[in-house]
Amino acid sequence: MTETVKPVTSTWCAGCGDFGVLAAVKKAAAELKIPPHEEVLVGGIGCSGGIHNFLESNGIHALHGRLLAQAVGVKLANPQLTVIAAGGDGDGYAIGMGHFIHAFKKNASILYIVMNNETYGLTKGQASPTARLGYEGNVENPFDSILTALSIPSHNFIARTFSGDPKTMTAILVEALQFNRAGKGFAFVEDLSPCVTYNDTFKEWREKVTDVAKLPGYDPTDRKAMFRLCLETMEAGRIPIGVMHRPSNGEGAADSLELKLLPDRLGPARADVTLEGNRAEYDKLLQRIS
Ligand SMILES: Cc1ncc(C[n+]2csc(CCOP(=O)(O)OP(=O)(O)O)c2C)c(N)n1
Ligand code: SF4
Ligand SMILES: [Mg+2]
Repeated sequence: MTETVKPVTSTWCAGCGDFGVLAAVKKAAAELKIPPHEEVLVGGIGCSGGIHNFLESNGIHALHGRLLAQAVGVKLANPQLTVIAAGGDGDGYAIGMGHFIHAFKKNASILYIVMNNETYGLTKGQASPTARLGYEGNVENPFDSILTALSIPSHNFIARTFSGDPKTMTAILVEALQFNRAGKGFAFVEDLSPCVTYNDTFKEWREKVTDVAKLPGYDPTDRKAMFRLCLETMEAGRIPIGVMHRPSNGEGAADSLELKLLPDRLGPARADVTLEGNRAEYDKLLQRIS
Protein backbone atom coordinates (compact mmCIF):
# COMPACT_ATOMS: atom_id res chain seq x y z
CA MET A 1 0.00 0.00 0.00
CA THR A 2 1.15 3.53 -0.67
CA GLU A 3 0.22 6.88 0.85
CA THR A 4 -2.19 7.48 -2.04
CA VAL A 5 -4.75 5.10 -0.56
CA LYS A 6 -4.60 6.42 3.01
CA PRO A 7 -7.91 7.98 4.17
CA VAL A 8 -8.23 11.66 5.17
CA THR A 9 -10.42 13.06 7.95
CA SER A 10 -14.07 13.39 6.95
CA THR A 11 -15.43 16.82 6.04
CA TRP A 12 -19.10 15.83 6.59
CA CYS A 13 -21.27 17.66 9.16
CA ALA A 14 -21.56 15.91 12.53
CA GLY A 15 -24.54 13.55 12.42
CA CYS A 16 -24.73 13.26 8.59
CA GLY A 17 -26.36 9.99 7.52
CA ASP A 18 -23.41 9.30 5.20
CA PHE A 19 -21.32 8.29 8.24
CA GLY A 20 -23.58 5.22 8.56
CA VAL A 21 -22.73 4.22 4.98
CA LEU A 22 -19.01 4.78 5.54
CA ALA A 23 -19.07 2.53 8.63
CA ALA A 24 -21.16 -0.15 6.87
CA VAL A 25 -18.87 -0.22 3.79
CA LYS A 26 -15.83 -0.61 6.07
CA LYS A 27 -17.49 -3.39 8.08
CA ALA A 28 -18.73 -5.25 5.00
CA ALA A 29 -15.27 -5.12 3.38
CA ALA A 30 -13.68 -6.36 6.62
CA GLU A 31 -16.22 -9.18 6.96
CA LEU A 32 -15.50 -10.34 3.40
CA LYS A 33 -11.76 -9.84 3.97
CA ILE A 34 -11.39 -7.67 0.86
CA PRO A 35 -7.81 -6.34 0.77
CA PRO A 36 -7.82 -2.51 0.39
CA HIS A 37 -5.74 -2.68 -2.81
CA GLU A 38 -8.35 -4.95 -4.43
CA GLU A 39 -11.20 -2.55 -3.69
CA VAL A 40 -11.97 0.53 -5.83
CA LEU A 41 -14.41 3.23 -4.70
CA VAL A 42 -15.70 5.56 -7.41
CA GLY A 43 -17.32 8.62 -5.84
CA GLY A 44 -19.80 10.99 -7.49
CA ILE A 45 -20.00 14.76 -7.01
CA GLY A 46 -21.73 15.87 -3.82
CA CYS A 47 -21.15 15.47 -0.07
CA SER A 48 -21.80 11.72 -0.39
CA GLY A 49 -19.47 11.40 -3.37
CA GLY A 50 -16.47 12.22 -1.18
CA ILE A 51 -16.76 8.86 0.59
CA HIS A 52 -13.74 7.34 -1.17
CA ASN A 53 -11.50 9.96 0.48
CA PHE A 54 -12.38 8.60 3.92
CA LEU A 55 -11.68 4.93 3.19
CA GLU A 56 -8.53 2.92 2.90
CA SER A 57 -8.87 1.72 -0.68
CA ASN A 58 -8.25 2.88 -4.22
CA GLY A 59 -10.50 5.81 -5.11
CA ILE A 60 -11.57 7.95 -8.05
CA HIS A 61 -13.56 11.17 -7.86
CA ALA A 62 -15.71 10.90 -10.99
CA LEU A 63 -17.41 13.59 -13.07
CA HIS A 64 -20.88 14.64 -11.84
CA GLY A 65 -23.38 11.88 -12.74
CA ARG A 66 -20.76 9.83 -14.59
CA LEU A 67 -19.47 7.59 -11.79
CA LEU A 68 -21.18 4.48 -13.18
CA ALA A 69 -19.38 4.77 -16.54
CA GLN A 70 -16.07 4.94 -14.70
CA ALA A 71 -16.94 2.11 -12.31
CA VAL A 72 -17.98 -0.18 -15.20
CA GLY A 73 -14.73 0.76 -16.98
CA VAL A 74 -12.67 -0.23 -13.94
CA LYS A 75 -14.52 -3.54 -13.67
CA LEU A 76 -13.95 -4.36 -17.35
CA ALA A 77 -10.28 -3.40 -17.12
CA ASN A 78 -9.80 -5.83 -14.22
CA PRO A 79 -12.82 -7.98 -13.29
CA GLN A 80 -11.00 -9.32 -10.23
CA LEU A 81 -11.39 -5.98 -8.46
CA THR A 82 -14.29 -5.27 -6.12
CA VAL A 83 -15.79 -2.05 -7.48
CA ILE A 84 -18.15 0.22 -5.54
CA ALA A 85 -19.70 3.37 -7.02
CA ALA A 86 -21.18 5.73 -4.42
CA GLY A 87 -22.88 9.10 -4.70
CA GLY A 88 -25.98 11.14 -4.01
CA ASP A 89 -29.57 11.34 -5.24
CA GLY A 90 -28.77 14.48 -7.26
CA ASP A 91 -25.73 12.86 -8.84
CA GLY A 92 -27.49 9.58 -9.65
CA TYR A 93 -31.09 10.54 -10.39
CA ALA A 94 -30.70 13.99 -12.04
CA ILE A 95 -27.58 14.50 -14.18
CA GLY A 96 -26.77 10.77 -13.92
CA MET A 97 -30.25 9.38 -14.66
CA GLY A 98 -29.43 8.03 -18.14
CA HIS A 99 -26.44 6.10 -16.83
CA PHE A 100 -28.47 4.89 -13.83
CA ILE A 101 -31.11 3.20 -16.02
CA HIS A 102 -28.52 1.61 -18.31
CA ALA A 103 -26.53 0.20 -15.39
CA PHE A 104 -29.34 -2.29 -14.67
CA LYS A 105 -29.41 -3.62 -18.23
CA LYS A 106 -25.59 -3.57 -18.64
CA ASN A 107 -25.40 -5.71 -15.51
CA ALA A 108 -21.69 -5.34 -14.69
CA SER A 109 -20.87 -6.86 -11.29
CA ILE A 110 -20.39 -3.60 -9.41
CA LEU A 111 -22.15 -2.23 -6.33
CA TYR A 112 -23.86 1.17 -6.65
CA ILE A 113 -24.79 2.90 -3.39
CA VAL A 114 -26.94 6.02 -3.59
CA MET A 115 -27.07 8.09 -0.41
CA ASN A 116 -30.54 9.61 -0.77
CA ASN A 117 -31.15 12.66 1.41
CA GLU A 118 -33.82 14.18 -0.85
CA THR A 119 -31.67 17.29 -1.40
CA TYR A 120 -28.51 18.64 -3.01
CA GLY A 121 -26.49 18.78 0.23
CA LEU A 122 -23.17 20.07 -1.11
CA THR A 123 -24.71 23.05 -2.91
CA LYS A 124 -26.70 24.01 0.20
CA GLY A 125 -30.11 22.39 0.01
CA GLN A 126 -31.87 22.74 -3.35
CA ALA A 127 -34.65 20.31 -4.37
CA SER A 128 -33.33 17.06 -5.87
CA PRO A 129 -35.33 14.49 -7.95
CA THR A 130 -36.41 12.72 -4.72
CA ALA A 131 -37.39 15.95 -2.91
CA ARG A 132 -40.92 15.89 -1.54
CA LEU A 133 -43.60 18.32 -2.69
CA GLY A 134 -43.11 21.74 -1.11
CA TYR A 135 -39.43 21.28 -0.18
CA GLU A 136 -37.70 24.52 -1.22
CA GLY A 137 -40.67 25.34 -3.46
CA ASN A 138 -40.64 21.95 -5.23
CA VAL A 139 -43.79 21.34 -7.28
CA GLU A 140 -42.69 18.04 -8.91
CA ASN A 141 -43.61 14.54 -7.69
CA PRO A 142 -40.67 12.71 -6.08
CA PHE A 143 -38.86 10.00 -8.05
CA ASP A 144 -38.68 6.50 -6.57
CA SER A 145 -35.54 4.53 -7.46
CA ILE A 146 -36.73 1.15 -6.16
CA LEU A 147 -39.89 1.10 -8.31
CA THR A 148 -37.76 2.08 -11.31
CA ALA A 149 -35.15 -0.60 -10.57
CA LEU A 150 -37.83 -3.26 -10.18
CA SER A 151 -39.34 -2.31 -13.55
CA ILE A 152 -36.16 -3.14 -15.53
CA PRO A 153 -36.02 -6.90 -16.16
CA SER A 154 -32.40 -7.94 -15.55
CA HIS A 155 -30.59 -10.20 -13.08
CA ASN A 156 -29.79 -7.53 -10.50
CA PHE A 157 -29.66 -7.33 -6.71
CA ILE A 158 -31.86 -4.44 -5.48
CA ALA A 159 -32.21 -3.16 -1.90
CA ARG A 160 -32.93 -0.12 0.25
CA THR A 161 -31.36 0.55 3.65
CA PHE A 162 -31.58 3.28 6.32
CA SER A 163 -28.60 4.99 7.96
CA GLY A 164 -30.45 4.75 11.28
CA ASP A 165 -30.10 0.93 11.10
CA PRO A 166 -26.40 0.32 10.35
CA LYS A 167 -26.54 -3.36 11.35
CA THR A 168 -29.07 -4.25 8.64
CA MET A 169 -27.23 -2.02 6.18
CA THR A 170 -23.97 -3.91 6.79
CA ALA A 171 -25.72 -7.28 6.28
CA ILE A 172 -27.26 -6.05 3.01
CA LEU A 173 -23.95 -4.63 1.74
CA VAL A 174 -22.26 -7.96 2.53
CA GLU A 175 -24.88 -9.77 0.45
CA ALA A 176 -24.59 -7.23 -2.38
CA LEU A 177 -20.80 -7.54 -2.48
CA GLN A 178 -20.99 -11.34 -2.41
CA PHE A 179 -23.36 -11.12 -5.39
CA ASN A 180 -20.81 -8.95 -7.24
CA ARG A 181 -17.79 -11.04 -6.26
CA ALA A 182 -19.50 -14.17 -7.57
CA GLY A 183 -19.85 -12.36 -10.95
CA LYS A 184 -23.65 -12.44 -10.77
CA GLY A 185 -24.24 -8.86 -11.90
CA PHE A 186 -25.18 -5.35 -10.82
CA ALA A 187 -26.15 -4.59 -7.22
CA PHE A 188 -28.04 -1.40 -6.37
CA VAL A 189 -28.52 -0.26 -2.79
CA GLU A 190 -30.27 3.02 -2.02
CA ASP A 191 -29.54 4.19 1.50
CA LEU A 192 -31.88 6.66 3.18
CA SER A 193 -29.19 9.00 4.49
CA PRO A 194 -30.53 12.18 6.11
CA CYS A 195 -28.81 15.53 5.57
CA VAL A 196 -28.98 16.88 9.12
CA THR A 197 -28.10 20.40 7.95
CA TYR A 198 -30.56 21.01 5.09
CA ASN A 199 -33.19 18.26 5.38
CA ASP A 200 -33.15 16.44 8.72
CA THR A 201 -35.49 13.49 8.17
CA PHE A 202 -33.97 11.10 10.76
CA LYS A 203 -36.96 11.12 13.16
CA GLU A 204 -39.60 10.91 10.42
CA TRP A 205 -37.83 8.13 8.52
CA ARG A 206 -37.23 6.13 11.70
CA GLU A 207 -41.00 6.14 12.27
CA LYS A 208 -41.90 5.35 8.65
CA VAL A 209 -39.41 2.71 7.47
CA THR A 210 -41.00 -0.72 6.99
CA ASP A 211 -39.01 -3.91 6.51
CA VAL A 212 -40.63 -5.53 3.47
CA ALA A 213 -39.39 -8.99 4.56
CA LYS A 214 -41.95 -8.84 7.39
CA LEU A 215 -44.91 -8.15 5.08
CA PRO A 216 -47.25 -10.89 3.81
CA GLY A 217 -46.45 -11.88 0.21
CA TYR A 218 -42.74 -10.98 0.45
CA ASP A 219 -40.83 -12.80 -2.30
CA PRO A 220 -37.66 -11.04 -3.55
CA THR A 221 -37.37 -13.44 -6.50
CA ASP A 222 -40.71 -12.16 -7.87
CA ARG A 223 -40.39 -8.65 -9.38
CA LYS A 224 -44.10 -8.20 -9.98
CA ALA A 225 -45.01 -9.12 -6.41
CA MET A 226 -42.29 -6.83 -5.03
CA PHE A 227 -43.37 -3.88 -7.22
CA ARG A 228 -46.91 -4.23 -5.88
CA LEU A 229 -45.73 -4.69 -2.28
CA CYS A 230 -43.49 -1.58 -2.43
CA LEU A 231 -46.17 0.53 -4.11
CA GLU A 232 -48.83 -0.52 -1.59
CA THR A 233 -46.42 0.20 1.29
CA MET A 234 -45.77 3.69 -0.12
CA GLU A 235 -49.47 4.33 -0.67
CA ALA A 236 -50.01 3.51 3.01
CA GLY A 237 -47.61 6.36 3.88
CA ARG A 238 -44.70 4.05 4.79
CA ILE A 239 -41.17 3.74 3.30
CA PRO A 240 -40.25 0.21 2.18
CA ILE A 241 -36.73 -0.95 3.06
CA GLY A 242 -34.93 -4.30 2.78
CA VAL A 243 -33.92 -6.61 -0.08
CA MET A 244 -36.34 -5.93 -2.96
CA HIS A 245 -34.89 -8.26 -5.58
CA ARG A 246 -32.46 -11.16 -5.62
CA PRO A 247 -32.48 -13.61 -8.55
CA SER A 248 -33.46 -17.14 -7.58
CA ASN A 249 -30.67 -19.75 -7.45
CA GLY A 250 -29.07 -20.30 -10.85
CA GLU A 251 -31.23 -17.65 -12.58
CA GLY A 252 -29.06 -15.33 -14.68
CA ALA A 253 -25.86 -17.35 -14.23
CA ALA A 254 -23.11 -15.90 -16.47
CA ASP A 255 -25.37 -12.94 -17.45
CA SER A 256 -23.04 -10.29 -16.06
CA LEU A 257 -21.37 -7.89 -18.51
CA GLU A 258 -17.80 -8.86 -17.64
CA LEU A 259 -18.50 -12.60 -17.95
CA LYS A 260 -20.11 -12.07 -21.36
CA LEU A 261 -17.31 -9.83 -22.67
CA LEU A 262 -14.39 -11.46 -20.85
CA PRO A 263 -15.28 -15.10 -20.21
CA ASP A 264 -11.76 -15.87 -18.92
CA ARG A 265 -12.13 -12.96 -16.45
CA LEU A 266 -8.92 -11.41 -17.78
CA GLY A 267 -9.43 -7.73 -18.56
CA PRO A 268 -6.75 -5.64 -20.30
CA ALA A 269 -5.15 -4.80 -16.97
CA ARG A 270 -4.23 -8.46 -16.42
CA ALA A 271 -3.95 -9.75 -19.99
CA ASP A 272 -0.56 -10.21 -21.66
CA VAL A 273 -0.20 -7.21 -24.01
CA THR A 274 3.52 -7.60 -24.73
CA LEU A 275 4.62 -7.93 -28.35
CA GLU A 276 6.49 -11.15 -27.51
CA GLY A 277 3.41 -12.76 -25.98
CA ASN A 278 1.27 -11.80 -28.97
CA ARG A 279 3.76 -12.16 -31.87
CA ALA A 280 1.69 -14.71 -33.85
CA GLU A 281 -1.52 -12.61 -33.65
CA TYR A 282 0.45 -9.47 -34.49
CA ASP A 283 2.00 -11.07 -37.59
CA LYS A 284 -1.44 -12.27 -38.70
CA LEU A 285 -2.78 -8.72 -38.35
CA LEU A 286 0.11 -7.29 -40.38
CA GLN A 287 -0.51 -9.83 -43.14
CA ARG A 288 -4.19 -8.89 -43.27
CA ILE A 289 -3.58 -5.18 -43.68
CA SER A 290 -0.45 -5.33 -45.91
C1 LIG B 1 -21.67 19.45 -14.19
C2 LIG B 1 -22.00 19.98 -12.83
N1 LIG B 1 -23.21 20.52 -12.58
C3 LIG B 1 -23.53 20.97 -11.36
C4 LIG B 1 -22.61 20.90 -10.35
C5 LIG B 1 -22.97 21.45 -8.97
N2 LIG B 1 -23.24 20.37 -8.00
C6 LIG B 1 -22.27 19.93 -7.18
S1 LIG B 1 -22.82 18.71 -6.17
C7 LIG B 1 -24.38 18.81 -6.83
C8 LIG B 1 -25.52 17.96 -6.34
C9 LIG B 1 -25.23 17.22 -5.09
O1 LIG B 1 -26.36 16.55 -4.66
P1 LIG B 1 -26.33 15.00 -4.37
O2 LIG B 1 -25.81 14.24 -5.52
O3 LIG B 1 -27.69 14.62 -3.89
O4 LIG B 1 -25.23 14.85 -3.23
P2 LIG B 1 -25.28 15.28 -1.68
O5 LIG B 1 -24.43 16.50 -1.58
O6 LIG B 1 -26.69 15.53 -1.29
O7 LIG B 1 -24.68 14.10 -0.98
C10 LIG B 1 -24.45 19.77 -7.83
C11 LIG B 1 -25.68 20.09 -8.60
C12 LIG B 1 -21.34 20.33 -10.62
N3 LIG B 1 -20.41 20.16 -9.67
N4 LIG B 1 -21.07 19.86 -11.86
S1 SF4 C 1 -24.58 19.25 4.13
FE1 SF4 C 1 -25.94 17.52 4.58
S2 SF4 C 1 -25.25 15.86 3.20
FE2 SF4 C 1 -23.61 17.39 3.30
S3 SF4 C 1 -22.24 16.65 4.95
FE3 SF4 C 1 -23.66 18.12 5.86
S4 SF4 C 1 -25.35 16.83 6.64
FE4 SF4 C 1 -24.21 15.59 5.16
MG1 LIG D 1 -28.42 14.45 -1.99
